[in-house]
Amino acid sequence: MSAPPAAAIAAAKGALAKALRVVVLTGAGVSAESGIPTFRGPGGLWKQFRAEDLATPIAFGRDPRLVWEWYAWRREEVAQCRPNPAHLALARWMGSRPGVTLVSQNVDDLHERAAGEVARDAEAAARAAPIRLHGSLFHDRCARCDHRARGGAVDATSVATLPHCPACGGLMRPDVVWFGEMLPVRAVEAAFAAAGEAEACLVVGTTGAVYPAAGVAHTAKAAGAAVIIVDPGATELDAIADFRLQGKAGEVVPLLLG
Ligand code: BV8
Ligand code: ZN
Repeated sequence: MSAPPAAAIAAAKGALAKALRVVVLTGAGVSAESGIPTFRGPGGLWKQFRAEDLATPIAFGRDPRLVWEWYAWRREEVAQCRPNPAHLALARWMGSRPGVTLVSQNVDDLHERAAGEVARDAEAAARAAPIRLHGSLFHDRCARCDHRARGGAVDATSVATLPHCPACGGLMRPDVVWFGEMLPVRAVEAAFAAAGEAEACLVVGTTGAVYPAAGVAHTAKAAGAAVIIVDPGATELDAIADFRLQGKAGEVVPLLLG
């Protein structure tokens, strides 16, 4: 897929340059070129299961071993991946100018790793870290007492071998937001506050099908922001796009932000 016309990129670049405050929303597509399968794209299925089937408290209640096997597989997959040029361009850009808030639906840690690679100091790396709407693949929390811990290797051969809580002995679960579960309140507040005062909104690699995350783009639009969408396919947010850049994040984002 060739890159969008230079004029289209230049126009979107202009909208970003004149915006004092920008909100960026990313989805699985920004990590696709790092080798992480998207949810709805090719390879989105794990064994024969859809994400919506496994990423739910009901599925975990019914078969925690199976759900943990899926997350353990994703942890190993992501650990072998590296940030791609889109993650790196975003991190560099956020280190080079104020007023940008990065909001991600992704539970992988590639935005943080990119920030760690390009930021000149810890403060700049922290500024380039995303607001995580759906939690993190590499953290666990107790399904009973909410005790939190850094996630490690998981032996999913039986429920007895799964990670258990050092505080109450309960079963640990991945510290992610499952369908039907509330998002972390502080993350939602920070994301929608940034969207409500944005003059530009850059959307990269999301179908915009999952709520309330997709509401970040709609809130920015309603606040008068110019909406820029980077995606090779059609998205449910295309109707609110002012600049639609059809292409892969790893190719288009460096051109847009470089
Ligand atoms: C809640 C963590 C309420 C786990 C995830 C309003 C309307 C309709 C439905 C709802 C609604 N409000 C709530 C709902 C229900 C539900 C929902 O949205 N359902 C959808 C499916 C219709 N939402 C919820 O359940 C949320 N919770 O509402 O709680 C509540 C209130 C009170 C009390 C209790 C509860 C929680 C949703 C969060 C679920 N967790 N992830 C995990 O990862 O395991 S969602 C997960 O799926 C991801 O995080 C992400 O959000 C979503 C996948 O979407 P995308 O990232 O967009 O990925 P996708 O594969 O779809 O698309 C990839 C895109 O990339 C495509 O456009 C493709 O073209 C593009 N692409 C491909 N290659 C590239 C590329 N782009 C650029 N470059 C490339 N190279
Ligand atoms: Zn516990």
